[in-house]
Amino acid sequence: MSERAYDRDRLRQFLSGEAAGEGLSRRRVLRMLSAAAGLAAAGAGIGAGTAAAAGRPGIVKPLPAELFTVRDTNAETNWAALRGTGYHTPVDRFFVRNHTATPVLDPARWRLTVWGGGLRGRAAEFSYDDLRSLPAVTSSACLECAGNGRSYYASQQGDRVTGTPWTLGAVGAARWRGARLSDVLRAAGLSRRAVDVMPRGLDPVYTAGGTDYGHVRRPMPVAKALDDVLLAYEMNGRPLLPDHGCPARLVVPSWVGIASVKWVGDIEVSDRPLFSPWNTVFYRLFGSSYPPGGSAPLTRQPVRSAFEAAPGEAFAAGRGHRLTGRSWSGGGGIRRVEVSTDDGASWREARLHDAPRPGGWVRWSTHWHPQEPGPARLMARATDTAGTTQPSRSVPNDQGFFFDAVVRHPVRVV
Ligand SMILES: Nc1nc2c(c(=O)[nH]1)N[C@H]1C(S)=C(S)[C@@H](COP(=O)(O)O)O[C@H]1N2
Ligand SMILES: [Mo]
Repeated sequence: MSERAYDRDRLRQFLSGEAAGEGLSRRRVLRMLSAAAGLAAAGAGIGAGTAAAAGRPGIVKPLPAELFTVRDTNAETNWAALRGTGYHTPVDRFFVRNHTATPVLDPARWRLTVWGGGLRGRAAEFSYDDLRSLPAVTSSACLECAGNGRSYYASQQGDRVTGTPWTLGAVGAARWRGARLSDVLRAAGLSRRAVDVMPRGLDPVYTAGGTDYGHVRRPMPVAKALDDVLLAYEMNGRPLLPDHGCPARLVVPSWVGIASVKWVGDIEVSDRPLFSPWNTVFYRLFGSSYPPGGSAPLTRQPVRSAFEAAPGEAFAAGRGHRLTGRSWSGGGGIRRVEVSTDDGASWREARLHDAPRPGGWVRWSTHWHPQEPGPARLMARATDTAGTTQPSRSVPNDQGFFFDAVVRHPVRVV
């Protein structure tokens, strides 16, 4: 089934009350929907979990201020820290997005259970060694939060949205190594009746606004699960760190980061469509530009670009500077990047340093010779191989997902 057909079918099934999975009745979904709306009205971010309430981000790795900006339970990569780092984002500066807190799990005691009506027989169990004994594959892929860039809805457009106010640092690219999810599912006895696959995390349950949403989990169609999804245990040549999903996590290339469930403990394989709060009340687009039930569940990431520079960075007047950045898209590779340093009056093509590749990003550079001291804005606009170009304005949605407009990066000429 194509992704478009999947989106359309799930939306129709959800609205007609065919929601299945873990006793998630339509009535319960609608209750959660109104709880989430209440949360939005109260202005409480959906990222406000328990660990943050206790004043700690719940992240294990060091978060030095040069590399990260901590936002509740999450850590955003500072783009200036990516300058000169090569294609893959070093793990010491890879962003962390946690609904609650990082669990520290022992790979030797970890078990993965694959179960459900979409299997030919009973549930199957895999140890860490079982997983590592399946054929290992390596894949370079970006991982990005659907809410990346969210703060620009307010700062550039004056829109009111809820959620973690990321700038553009909720993205990274890594060399992932692991088993193909398709090999795991086949080893578990995947049947031809299978429709949806839902991984679930072993991190603490997510509660917000008085509602318990349970463990982080989000279904995907079996077609995507069998396509290019990994059950990864290594990142950039080393075992996963606890913060990035040790012992194992999904990597779902091109799709919203929430699909790449960390600390996977079980995977339900269903012969009926599955629903969870993460594809019904979260990670859909709600608001005046969308139908009352929201958009279809979000899948592919939009087109985005970022400069490898700090906000407010100083550049000397009367001198040449090399500006660098990266662009990426869930819709395909990046084939063109244009840069403007005069508030969009003129655009010039940046030089691309990587070939366009689906699921990856391209590094680019351009020269800038500012003349007059004073404030300035750097703008980059990318076009992907599907022909999608970043717009100058994003259509807002209540939870602030998918900010894809050209960002006006403030700098100072001194
Ligand atoms: N179990 C679990 N998986 C999860 C999450 C989570 O909170 N719990 N966050 C998701 C979201 S919203 C994103 S964007 C990515 C972030 O991956 P990272 O922290 O390794 O960068 O993980 C996803 N997988
Ligand atoms: Mo995310």
